[in-house]
Amino acid sequence: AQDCQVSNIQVMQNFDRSRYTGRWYAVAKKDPVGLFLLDNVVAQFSVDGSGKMTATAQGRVIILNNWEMCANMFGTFEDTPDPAKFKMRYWGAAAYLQSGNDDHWVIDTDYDNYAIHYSCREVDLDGTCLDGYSFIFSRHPTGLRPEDQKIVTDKKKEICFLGKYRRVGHTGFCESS
Ligand code: AZE
Repeated sequence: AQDCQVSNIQVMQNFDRSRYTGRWYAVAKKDPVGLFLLDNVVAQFSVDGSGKMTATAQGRVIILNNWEMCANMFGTFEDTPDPAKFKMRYWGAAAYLQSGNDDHWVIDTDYDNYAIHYSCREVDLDGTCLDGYSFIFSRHPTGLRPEDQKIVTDKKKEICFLGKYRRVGHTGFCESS
């Protein structure tokens, strides 16, 4: 059942942020409009002493005139009434990287293998997403397990991003920094 209304998108039930902590490798992404992380995207989620979720992320970017670098990013998450829906304030270690405040929704995860993230930056007048991005994360740098692929495909369809993803390569580009 998908009508592509952002307000009807189902998110993870009883999301448990502590089970979500640790390292996640992006295996696929749907890009937003404008500059974005290109590949080698790895995110690390933590929960601090007061229960607040924070994250770091790395990824290859090309900024200005073809300057290729590894972006070191930080995010803090503001809770909302839905435990799987957050507001993420993010910024770069360097000022010339991007900063912003995006929705950060966890659509589905089994905590141990896969996670589907969704962010709509701009909702259209008809209630569908005009500009958004999404990451498919795996706990395994080698990719998704075959048994998780159908679940992920079904969820991509539910969030109306099916066919809009690109594979995220891991070449070790960000491993030295
Ligand atoms: C995300 C999850 C973990 C924390 C953060 C994330 C998003 C980061 C960006 C970064 C963009 C950087 C650009 C630099 C030129 C969702 C992976 C911070 C959106 C475009």
